[in-house]
Amino acid sequence: MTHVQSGPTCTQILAWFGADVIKIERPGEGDATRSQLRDIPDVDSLYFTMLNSNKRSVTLNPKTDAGARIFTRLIEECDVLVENYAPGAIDRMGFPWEKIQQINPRMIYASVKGFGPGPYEDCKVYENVAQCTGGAASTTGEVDSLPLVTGAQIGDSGTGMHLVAGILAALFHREKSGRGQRVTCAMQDAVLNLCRVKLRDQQRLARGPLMEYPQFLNGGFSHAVPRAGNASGGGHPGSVVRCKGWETDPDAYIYVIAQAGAFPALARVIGHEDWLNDPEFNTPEARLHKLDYVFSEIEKWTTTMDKMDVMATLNPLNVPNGPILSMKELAEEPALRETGTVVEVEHPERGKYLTVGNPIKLSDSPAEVRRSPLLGEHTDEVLRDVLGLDDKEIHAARREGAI
Ligand code: CAO
Repeated sequence: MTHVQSGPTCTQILAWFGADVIKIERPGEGDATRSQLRDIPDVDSLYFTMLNSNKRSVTLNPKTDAGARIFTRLIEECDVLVENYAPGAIDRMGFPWEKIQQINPRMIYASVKGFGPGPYEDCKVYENVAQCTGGAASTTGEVDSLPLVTGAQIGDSGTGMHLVAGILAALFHREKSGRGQRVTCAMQDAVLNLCRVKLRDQQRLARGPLMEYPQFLNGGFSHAVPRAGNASGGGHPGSVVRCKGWETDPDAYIYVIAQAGAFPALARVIGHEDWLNDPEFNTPEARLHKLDYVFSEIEKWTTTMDKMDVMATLNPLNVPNGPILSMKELAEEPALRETGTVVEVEHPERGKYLTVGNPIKLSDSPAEVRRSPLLGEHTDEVLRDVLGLDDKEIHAARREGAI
């Protein structure tokens, strides 16, 4: 019973782990993302196809009599029910947790909601709302910029990943106890969990200024952890610097971390061996006050080279660095194709499309990525094979609009 992004990311991972995921969709409409941001008319969008691999699609309306009976049978037969509808939606369908437990005490019932119990528990929530309410936006952006949301879908996919962990723990618990349980994950909580280091800094701030933040030298702090641009969050100074071609290529940049242990090698390679014997530069404390200058000197060197050549030069020196890779570069990266992290899939209506495969690799259980299902593609098959309904019952349910 998942839709949009957070729930489907969770069940897609479970499907890659080998679960038979039956996606219940509203008859006639299906998951709203099937038609959102379409790139080909009347064909399931990439939004949908990239979040629903390896699943079977069944159309079912549990609000009809026949639909409720079929849904009850599914609860009897299945191990896990995952949903991410608005707060109370599954209850309003007539299936509160108590009833689900009664139907199948071994059932694990897992939900994503925007907020946990409290004043906002009834709110509907999307990705960017979660990034704003979970602490990501207030801590992301340039020093003087508006709060920014990130391109990484930490609210939706991030919460989905948290839910996977909860479901797997509950399944393991069920192996021992014989009982299912309720698993809930709030998007605000998941984002805050991913912003853990910023709550660390909030408490450090109460004891004094945060020396690794740009505000330490320029402007000072207020009452809360500020936005720190691209400053490294790990205690080692870091920055994005330009590389050759930056004038025309928006991704010709690399992140360089001037970690204390690797600093001598970094100084030498950029032509600043002089810093190593200069008390103004040869300790992290001395450099702290000159980071803008240090990184401008690093940048003079990086702008002479392609970002991948900078990486190839810095890696053997143990200088941590990361070229800014565009989506185009990632899509074309042979190593990611090789590991199955980027996969090409054949779809009967859209032809070939690229998707991100399972990022979690199991040595004995490799995941094969199969295309997303068409709406209701497996309704008859599941009703017949999983629930044991005959053609007459299936026909009657269809006549009622239940499937
Ligand atoms: N048959 C019949 N009705 C169905 C159905 C089915 N198979 N599946 C869903 N519905 C109904 C629901 O019962 C609900 O009806 P009621 O309002 O009468 O209870 C209705 O569809 C709409 O569901 P919704 O309120 O969840 O959908 P929405 O588009 O208004 O809200 C969202 C979407 C995502 C904001 C909301 O579902 C939500 O807050 N979910 C929890 C948080 C979450 O997962 N957010 C991540 C979204 S990904 O960016």
